[in-house]
Amino acid sequence: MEIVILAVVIAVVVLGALSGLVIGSRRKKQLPPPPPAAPDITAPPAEPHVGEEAETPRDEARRTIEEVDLPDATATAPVAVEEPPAPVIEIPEPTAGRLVRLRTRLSRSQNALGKGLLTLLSREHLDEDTWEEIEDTLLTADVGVQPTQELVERLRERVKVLGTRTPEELRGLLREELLTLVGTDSDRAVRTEPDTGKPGIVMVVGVNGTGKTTTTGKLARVLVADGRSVVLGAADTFRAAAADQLQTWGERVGAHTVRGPEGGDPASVAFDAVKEGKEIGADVVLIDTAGRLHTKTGLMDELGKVKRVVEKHAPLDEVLLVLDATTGQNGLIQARVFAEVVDITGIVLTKLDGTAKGGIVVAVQRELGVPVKLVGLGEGADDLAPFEPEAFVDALIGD
Ligand SMILES: Nc1nc2c(ncn2[C@@H]2O[C@H](COP(=O)(O)OP(=O)(O)OP(=O)(O)O)[C@@H](O)[C@H]2O)c(=O)[nH]1
Ligand SMILES: [Mg+2]
Repeated sequence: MEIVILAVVIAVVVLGALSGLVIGSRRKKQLPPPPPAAPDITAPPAEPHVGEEAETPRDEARRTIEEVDLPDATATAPVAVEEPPAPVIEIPEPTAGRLVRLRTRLSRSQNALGKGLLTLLSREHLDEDTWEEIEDTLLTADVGVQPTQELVERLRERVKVLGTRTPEELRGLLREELLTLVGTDSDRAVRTEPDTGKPGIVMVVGVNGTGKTTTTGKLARVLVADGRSVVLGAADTFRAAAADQLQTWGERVGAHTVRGPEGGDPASVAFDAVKEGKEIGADVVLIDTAGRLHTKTGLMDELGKVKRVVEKHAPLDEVLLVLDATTGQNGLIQARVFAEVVDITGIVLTKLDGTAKGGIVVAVQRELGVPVKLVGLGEGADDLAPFEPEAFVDALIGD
């Protein structure tokens, strides 16, 4: 009996111990893992200490997040990002004295007009034939009929009074008379002064290929050289290349170009350019327009519209007519028609470097009653000069 009781007790104890083991192991499996310590985002990432090989769960989690979510550390290295090269902004030449510096460019006009006249006037006998030759020289240089007759009349009178003539006297005399024809009283400054919160507004017009875009670009350089901020308006929307051409000029001196879609309305581009000029507080807005034949009424009407639309913002300060000096008398006809459609306030004579017809300065001023303000003396970026009558006449007749 005692043996039976002992056996039952042993069996109960063994069974109890076994069941305790099973429950304990089950409980262990159900327990949640200990919560990770709250990460300290201000602390620098812990460097593993020497000998710390084993990874803690936190280390493992961090590595997983970095691998999946964060960009690779090397992606932020400067070598990985390819920056476009910064544009090189040119510093244009100062404008003062440019005509004097570029005087040799007038060599063709100088030989034909200045030197030709001085040689003729130095003849011992100034007979009728010589005076006729003097007249022809002036006409060939495109001075125009009326101004030529005036000049010859005055020269004849003064030479008669003078009697004998030294070369210096002749030179002085011719200089004075040519200066009278060219005129020294006009205000030849291009009006670009900003006025009570509005930039100076300049529009550039003319027939095809006279040099409008080039002149607009060169003028932007002149203004930037004088410390002014410039916005360019590419109102030649006929060809995308025209806007590109202007933009390239602008980029060289850091001036922004406002442009529209190819074939778009030029008036709205001009309007937007003035609007932007006002908004950013630019000093000057220069508007380049498409070349148009003065004989095409539709195109001339369009030009009138561009002007009217711009004037909804503010009046234009300058309308510059660009004339190619090599086209001679045809330039005068163009000038007349353009002046009717948009009030021309100044003339730019381009390509004076490639012609013997420097006399066109006189003729065109007479035709329009508007002064030549700028002259183009080459294709180079700084080959646009403010027109100075004295420097021009001196260049024509040489020192
Ligand atoms: N030699 C010389 N060439 C000039 C001068 N001004 C402009 N040119 C050249 O004349 C050509 C025409 O110039 P642009 O400025 O494109 O003429 P544009 O009036 O804008 O022409 P369109 O927009 O097509 O009507 C270019 O090759 C210029 O380099 C100048 O004063 N002297
Ligand atoms: Mg152009």
